Amino acid sequence: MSTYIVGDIQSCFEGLQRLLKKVDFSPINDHLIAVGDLIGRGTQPLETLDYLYSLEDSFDTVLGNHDLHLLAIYAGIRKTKPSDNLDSLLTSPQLKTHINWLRQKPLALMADQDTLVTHAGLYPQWSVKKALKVSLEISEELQAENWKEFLTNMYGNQPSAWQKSLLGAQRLRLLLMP
Ligand SMILES: [Mn+2]
Repeated sequence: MSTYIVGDIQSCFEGLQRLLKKVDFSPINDHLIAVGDLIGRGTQPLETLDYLYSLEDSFDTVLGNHDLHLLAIYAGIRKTKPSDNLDSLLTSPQLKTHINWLRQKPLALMADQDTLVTHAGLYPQWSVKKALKVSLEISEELQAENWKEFLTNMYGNQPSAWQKSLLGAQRLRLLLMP
């Protein structure tokens, strides 16, 4: 069994397939971990999410800013831009399934006992333990019934520096802007 960690896939379904073929990736034996930004910019967001979703337990990811942007578009907080290239996904009957699937994904995970996976690095003042704790806190918010409200708060401008007292969406904002 091998574990492969891939960078920003960004809707590049065909490129991902070529890469997986090159390493002879087997969903039955191997594990694939993405570092976030599964979609965004590239032209095949629906194919990409359909495929990654189909891998079930053979796939893990953390959320990237483009994934959160998609959640915000779905929640009606952000407007989609032509450069997002998300139309095929946004008009798909699979959209809700994929949104709910992404809402279950963390912001940080351990690929093995020595390897932390995050999308945009680690806030310098944080330990690995702290990052995992904040990730868990954010996941609880994203999985909650009022997750849209939580995301609305995330798109504010303040605060711009980490403080221990920050809660919820403000923590998430900082986590996403190293
Ligand atoms: Mn990114």
